Amino acid sequence: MPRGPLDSSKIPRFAGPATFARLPRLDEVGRADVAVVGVPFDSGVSYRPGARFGPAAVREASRLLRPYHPALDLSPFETVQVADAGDIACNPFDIGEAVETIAASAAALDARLVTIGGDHTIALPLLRAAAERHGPVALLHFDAHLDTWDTYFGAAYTHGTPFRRAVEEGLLDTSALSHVGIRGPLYGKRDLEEDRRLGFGILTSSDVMRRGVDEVVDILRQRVGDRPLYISVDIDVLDPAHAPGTGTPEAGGLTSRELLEILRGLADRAIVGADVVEVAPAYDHAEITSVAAAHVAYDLVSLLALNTPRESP
Ligand SMILES: [Mn+2]
Repeated sequence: MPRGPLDSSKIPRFAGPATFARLPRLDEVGRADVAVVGVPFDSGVSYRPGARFGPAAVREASRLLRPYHPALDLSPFETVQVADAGDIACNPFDIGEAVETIAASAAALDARLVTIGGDHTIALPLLRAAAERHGPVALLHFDAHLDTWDTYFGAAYTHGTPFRRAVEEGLLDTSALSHVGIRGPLYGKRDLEEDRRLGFGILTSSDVMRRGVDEVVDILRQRVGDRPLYISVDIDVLDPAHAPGTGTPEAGGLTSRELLEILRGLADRAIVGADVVEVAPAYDHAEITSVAAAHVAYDLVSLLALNTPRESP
């Protein structure tokens, strides 16, 4: 029987240490099917810093998450063992070393991971760990930005470049790559041409509004098929009204309702790992962004719980 969160009828939600959803720490349960892990790294940002404080803020905002998910008719913390694996400590002064540390630490965790960033640089080492276990993975990338640029100031490992590096390293199944929520000005038309050349399809933020959640879900489900799927959520996919606390906000984004509904539509796909990144609490107000990220992480944990093979009784 998995050990679940603290009982809020005995210990109020605002008391005690803020593990994710007040779940046990990984060292308290020994092993987990699904682990939530923080990566407080933001040395790869191009504009506002501060996502290094994202894991702590999202955990704090996750105190209010309750154990039953009505939309999925699921109690994820009863179905499988979910635990908080703490933070991956990585070098804030050496991006290359941090990327190596994150990849090795993620690979060493014997569980399916929902990772809380941190800036989007961390998706590259997380995809290395996922591909090591599952082979090249399909990718659904929710973001205002493409994150397939080549370099910034000559630097190859940044929060705007992880998915180009991931394609170059052969970590992704290039027949099943999608960005969702793209919007905002680009450097030039070439950005889109190069992105397409890497294999990505794009559903823009406007597509989500004009075509609607159900049609978007249909397109994504077909594109992913039964491939092992990694989901990367940059919280700036949400409109700044829903996520002001982030590093590179863009007007015209998704609502948190649209994002959660799209994720729930993917419940029957073979999800192997996920992240939610780019929460920068210093720019947040009333925990708007960290609450949104906590709920996204809860839905990602739920999707992984549904995808965990059950042991025979
Ligand atoms: Mn991003």
